[in-house]
Amino acid sequence: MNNTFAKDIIEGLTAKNKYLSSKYFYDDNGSRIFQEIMQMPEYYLTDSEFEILSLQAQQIVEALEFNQAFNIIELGAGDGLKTFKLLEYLVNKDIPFNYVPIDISQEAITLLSEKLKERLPKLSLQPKVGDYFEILRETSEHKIPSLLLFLGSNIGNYSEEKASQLLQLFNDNMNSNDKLLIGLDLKKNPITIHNAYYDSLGITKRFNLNLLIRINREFDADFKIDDFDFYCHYNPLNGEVKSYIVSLKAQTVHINTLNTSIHFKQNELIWTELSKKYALSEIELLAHKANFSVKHHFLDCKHYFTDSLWEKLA
Ligand code: AVI
Repeated sequence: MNNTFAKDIIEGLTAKNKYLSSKYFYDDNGSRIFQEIMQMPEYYLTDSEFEILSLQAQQIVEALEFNQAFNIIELGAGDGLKTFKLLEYLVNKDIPFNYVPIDISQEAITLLSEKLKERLPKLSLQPKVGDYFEILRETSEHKIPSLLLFLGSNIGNYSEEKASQLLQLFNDNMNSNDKLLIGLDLKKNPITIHNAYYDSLGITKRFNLNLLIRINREFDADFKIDDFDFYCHYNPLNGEVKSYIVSLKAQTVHINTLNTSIHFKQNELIWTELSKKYALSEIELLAHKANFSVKHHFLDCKHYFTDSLWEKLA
């Protein structure tokens, strides 16, 4: 049994306002549903970032100002599709670098490695499975500079406090010349954001409800999926999309492995996810809090998304 997950389920579902962390969305099935989300036309984030890395690879590489071979260390590489264009540019230009994709999923790393070996045979590839920070600590002992990639608006799933802590940890594990390229979703027309999460085919709903299916399977629970729905809300004033699972009726769910029963009132919510959207000025503040300065914002043509290049403050 996964003990941290068990503890988090009990803590979250017995709280006054129920919650479960979105980090538990990503079992094998959830990861597959997330791939579907990234292909939805409404989910503009993936296309925007793909455009930035495809069309501005040269400008990004120039802004690094590395005058020797370097590492590109990608935190949470997943299927690596966005990064491909950047890697392709570097390989085609014969610029010397190593690509170090890191993911907690062995399956994701194996698939990515196979694909890259086939499509970019000249790429120097050192995939790693495991904890970001242990691997970062190892690589910070290298003599060559590193570009860290934390793409896909992953930082948006962390609360303000947790985001600052994580970025500070990145900073602590970087050498003075290293850089961080971080993908952040920008504030924009609220309807565009709303539609990216409230999609017409209900894929995001399936993504959320899969968490209950996962708990049924892993903890012998009896969530009746049809008795739950999905709701999300974008607040343009603070840039927060918050996602929830809604209990459609008063009901009691038994989580047998955890010897726990959870009662739901009709319309009671489980908060599952925060997806934060930023203004450029807020990104500058976020960077400064974690001891970084922003070197450049690389935006897509619609100004929906930024891959921002950060450097360590001296
Ligand atoms: C992974 N993360 C940045 C996605 C997001 O946009 O918050 C996860 C997601 N949730 C619903 N749709 C996509």
